Amino acid sequence: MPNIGRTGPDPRPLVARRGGHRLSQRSADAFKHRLRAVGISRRTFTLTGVTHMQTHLTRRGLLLGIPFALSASALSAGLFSQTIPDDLDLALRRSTDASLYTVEIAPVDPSVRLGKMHAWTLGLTDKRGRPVESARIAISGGMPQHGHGLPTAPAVTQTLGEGRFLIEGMKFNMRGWWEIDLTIDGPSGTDAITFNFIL
Ligand SMILES: [Cu+2]
Repeated sequence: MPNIGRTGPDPRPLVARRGGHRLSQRSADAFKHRLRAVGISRRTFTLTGVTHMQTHLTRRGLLLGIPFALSASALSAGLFSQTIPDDLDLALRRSTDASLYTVEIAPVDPSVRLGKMHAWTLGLTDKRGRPVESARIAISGGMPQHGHGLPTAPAVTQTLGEGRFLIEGMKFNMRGWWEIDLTIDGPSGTDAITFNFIL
């Protein structure tokens, strides 16, 4: 595409070139007519000339092509190999897998921003709804569609009392479906839970 960026007058005769093929004057006229038909004014066309207009078209073609190229590479990378399930449970308060605990998590600032380090709180109660004051809580996670984990290593940094804990060091570096995996080792035993979060 040798014409990209050309702004000066074209030394060649006023004949449109498309795809590297020189068109006849009649084809060029038909081409101009079609350009007008899609909303490019005759004035613009006359002032800038065929080559300049063609440059714009080529750029536009490139811009149109970019999303296709991206989807093609995304497909080949398997990014869309798994869709987000329709029935994905997005509740942030749930029972652990073996129902030993109920866990509630929430970002401290509800507007979680992409790429920003932030904190969450975690509320922990036992089967009978009593706050669990002391537990070892391990945090991991990742994006199931992309096969990668969390970009940081969040951890419980404070016990806030009444079964509440502060998790610091959370960060989501991509938009999409994230899993937050917790393993709770507390007075009722060890249990796990996976929360889903869509950023
Ligand atoms: Cu990802």
